[in-house]
Amino acid sequence: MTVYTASTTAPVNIATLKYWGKRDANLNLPTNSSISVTLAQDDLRTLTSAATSESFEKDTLWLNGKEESLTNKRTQDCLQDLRGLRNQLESQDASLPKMSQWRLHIVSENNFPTAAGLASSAAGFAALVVAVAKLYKLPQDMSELSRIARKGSGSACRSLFGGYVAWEMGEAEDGLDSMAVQVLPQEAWPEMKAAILVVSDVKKDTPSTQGMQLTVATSDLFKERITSIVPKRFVEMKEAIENRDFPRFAEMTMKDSNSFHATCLDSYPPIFYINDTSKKVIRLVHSINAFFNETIVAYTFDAGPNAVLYYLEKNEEKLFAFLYKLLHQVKGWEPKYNKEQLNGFI
Ligand code: 2P0
Repeated sequence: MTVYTASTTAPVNIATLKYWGKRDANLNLPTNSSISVTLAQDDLRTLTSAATSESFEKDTLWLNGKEESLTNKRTQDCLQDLRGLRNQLESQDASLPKMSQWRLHIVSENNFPTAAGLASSAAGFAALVVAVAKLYKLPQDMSELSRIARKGSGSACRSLFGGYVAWEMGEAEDGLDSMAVQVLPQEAWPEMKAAILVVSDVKKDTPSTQGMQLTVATSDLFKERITSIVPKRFVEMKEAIENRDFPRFAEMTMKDSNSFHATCLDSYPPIFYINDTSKKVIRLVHSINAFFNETIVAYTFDAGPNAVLYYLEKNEEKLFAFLYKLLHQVKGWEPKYNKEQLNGFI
């Protein structure tokens, strides 16, 4: 019996304008548009292979070497859409194998440690959708496929692209216009770099889906955020990216992270994602920018305490000199690199 296979990778993305809130939880339709920067493909990514054969008996997923259920609703929603599209192709061309009727075997692996505290669902669902679409020989229109990945996890729709990506919230009730588009490819502004500061590798206390539902239901600040703050910022952040204007991009990124965490605090009961160490990172970044009298670094925090710092490559030495000096004062901290590798930073 023939086994058909296809593989792909999808990168992790970190939002610089945060998605937080659903207007339709079933279709994962957001209450605001969002923007992300996709971390370089080779650095942090999910590798997924999909296989299908008439002889397979059930849908199966192996995630990081462990067998997991493929029966959860979100995964099934994605697979149902993909099978539907494949079915259309099969009805137009009778010579195609009837893959839409067959079971799937999926193997997925992340190359980043869970301890990094990065949401793996975004890269995971993006890779799953693209791998199956390749297997089914569906047209590879990434925005179209991003609508399917969105149903798996909202932020997954942004991981279909590299570089700078916008998720347009759309207006339609059926979600047909809620999809991701690329603002700029990574090569168009390649100087942008990201560093992840792992503050804690403990699992977050409130899962995102649950947290955003609570915010939508209880926060007054949230209403202000989605009506008067984010729509304007969405336009301005896209402009800053198109103009490669780092200081403007950085300021909006920091403000949006703070605005998102403020709505978490304004939820009732409040949700705390950032902790005291995160706050020290926030202060440090503002001190570094004040020291250089220029915005050379931005922080952003997702649904957890770990910081992602964005900076331009030309400022890497300045930034890391500061960070290493500071870390050196932390009791028990050992540099992972030797003195030569640190270029005399410490
Ligand atoms: C984001 N986050 O824009 C925001 C910022 C976390 C903070 O998207 O319920 O896993 O699967 O649609 O995409 C995390 O939420 O939530 C997230 P679901 P998701 O990246």
